[in-house]
Amino acid sequence: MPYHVVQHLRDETTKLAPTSLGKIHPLNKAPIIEHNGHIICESGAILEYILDQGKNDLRPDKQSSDYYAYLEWMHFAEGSLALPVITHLLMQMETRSGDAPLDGYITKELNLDLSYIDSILAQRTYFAGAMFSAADIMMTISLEIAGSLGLLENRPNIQSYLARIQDRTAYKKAREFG
Ligand SMILES: N[C@@H](CCC(=O)N[C@@H](CS)C(=O)NCC(=O)O)C(=O)O
Repeated sequence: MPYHVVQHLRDETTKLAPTSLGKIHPLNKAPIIEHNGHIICESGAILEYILDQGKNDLRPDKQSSDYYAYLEWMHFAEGSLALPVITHLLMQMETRSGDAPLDGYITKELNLDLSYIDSILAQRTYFAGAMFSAADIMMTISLEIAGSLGLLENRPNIQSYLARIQDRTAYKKAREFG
């Protein structure tokens, strides 16, 4: 596919993404793509979007057993592996000791993510729109943990979303298992 790369250079002092990136998508993270009116972040979602655009051999056939290995690694990369690797990287950059390491970063990231999620849930019933989807199943556990840690006090839309989810018959049935 033809493409045009736009660079957003990191802030010299903070080493974080510049505010120009946040004007394109409120999560203020690279990569982001813009195509046919779609603005998409999250590298895994971007890859799936690009693969959906046409003929390609970068995704095993859905009927093959390789497809599920592909799916697992696609999610594992950012869902599991990135956290310890990036935490290790940040700890190496950190020069303070005691409780200070990472504290500013984690608080900033939590506020960024939770306020973004709250703004999205102000506009729609479920993450993908009007229909409950697997994205809701993926999001619920972390939001519930955030709630139990007292992180949702100023997030009314996430709170009402969780109440909606917890009221679903399937959710109640799943809770019977633990
Ligand atoms: N899970 C996201 C991670 C996005 C991310 O953290 N991007 C980094 C660069 S690789 C970034 O923009 N960092 C700048 C910042 O956090 O300010 C993805 O897969 O796209």
